[in-house]
Amino acid sequence: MPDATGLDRRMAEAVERIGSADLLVGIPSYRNAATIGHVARTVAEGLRRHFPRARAVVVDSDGGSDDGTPDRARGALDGTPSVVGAYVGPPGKGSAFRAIFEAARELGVGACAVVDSDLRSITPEWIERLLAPVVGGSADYVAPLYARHKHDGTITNTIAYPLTRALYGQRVRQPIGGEFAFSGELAGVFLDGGALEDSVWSTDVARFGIDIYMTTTAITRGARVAQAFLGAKIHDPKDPGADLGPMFRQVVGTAFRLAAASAPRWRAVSGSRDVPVVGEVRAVEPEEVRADAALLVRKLRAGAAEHRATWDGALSPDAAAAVRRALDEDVPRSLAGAAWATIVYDLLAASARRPERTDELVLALVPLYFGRVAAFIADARDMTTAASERLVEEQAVAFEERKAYLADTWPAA
Ligand SMILES: Nc1nc2c(ncn2[C@@H]2O[C@H](COP(=O)(O)OP(=O)(O)OP(=O)(O)O)[C@@H](O)[C@H]2O)c(=O)[nH]1
Ligand SMILES: [Mg+2]
Repeated sequence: MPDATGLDRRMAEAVERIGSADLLVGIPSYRNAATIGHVARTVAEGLRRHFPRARAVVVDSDGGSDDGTPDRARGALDGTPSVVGAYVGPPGKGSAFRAIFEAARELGVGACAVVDSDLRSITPEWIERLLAPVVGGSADYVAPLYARHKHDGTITNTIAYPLTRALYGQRVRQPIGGEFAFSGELAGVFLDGGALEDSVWSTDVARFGIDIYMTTTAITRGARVAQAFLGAKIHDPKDPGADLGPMFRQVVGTAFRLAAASAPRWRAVSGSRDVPVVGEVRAVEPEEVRADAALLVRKLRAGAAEHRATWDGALSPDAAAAVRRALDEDVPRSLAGAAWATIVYDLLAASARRPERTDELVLALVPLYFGRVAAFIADARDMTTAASERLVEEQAVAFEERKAYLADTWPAA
């Protein structure tokens, strides 16, 4: 096998034994022994039920779990052609995907899907909803659409969705949702560096930057994008203030690098368009995710001392004034709406001017993101998840309305 850098020997041998396939479903995992059995069984059942004539393979690409995760996957996949093993590369979800893309390329599959291994609400129909548009030839890239509790998906709601929509003009509501399907051809594009030219597998694309990298690459390559309605997403959730700092840095750092690499493309886009939805959208109220707003406000204030110099250097006077006001507010509402869009755009433009400072700039955004989420939690307090969608939409519209400002402050090529 040529350049098998992403697959360990065991995976490479399994791929070689299988030889070729039509469909592949990849599952990245790291310490998911409690949930992966259910996910793998459901994937296999979905493939059997909905694609009975296809030659399908399931891949568990594991990060070296010491809790028996791969054994659970093997047990659940008994009787299904499968590739289970540890990927080779820096630890992270993206490295797991790299091995999945490589398996897809070696097997020559026409369509590929990926699903997270901590899912509790996955059903066999998810596999059909995700893969059918690609198999049927009506889409090249399918993102998930699901109801997530209003306190879940905060990186998506405050930045990944508004930025994807404003920059690239497509209203992909869950650009980093975790469940996707794509053509075999796109899997090859992702493997080769997609919308970024440098060696992506030594960057945050190898970690949690992978999802935004795939979605942005698909859009900028002109792929036909669809959204698959999957009901509610219930997974092992994280409290934004307690767990999400590193993930935010990886996702947003990657989004900034992608925006810098794709400037000619996004400059040519104005407004945004709906993305077709597969499946009938129903309102569902997902399981509650707890979030500690007081902790978020404390983290906003604690960040001020550390990041003041970066804020002062990169933020425009309006954005800097909003940050100052927010630091004195019980609920930092000054970080919402147009002010939040301006803050993000100021830091994004600063990172385009000084790419070597991207990590520092993104790090300085983390406490402001905590403040933005605290304001959202307060504003959505008496709302159902479905009702809180309006707040997410308003924020996204503000990003669109401020896009001309980003273009004006963007450095000349
Ligand atoms: N192989 C591998 N997989 C990982 C690693 N980190 C995360 N994953 C997998 O990536 C998927 C998503 O990770 P989660 O931690 O659930 O993150 P998430 O659901 O995107 O994020 P939240 O919305 O914040 O919960 C899961 O299937 C994880 O097992 C890793 O270091 N290596
Ligand atoms: Mg998860």
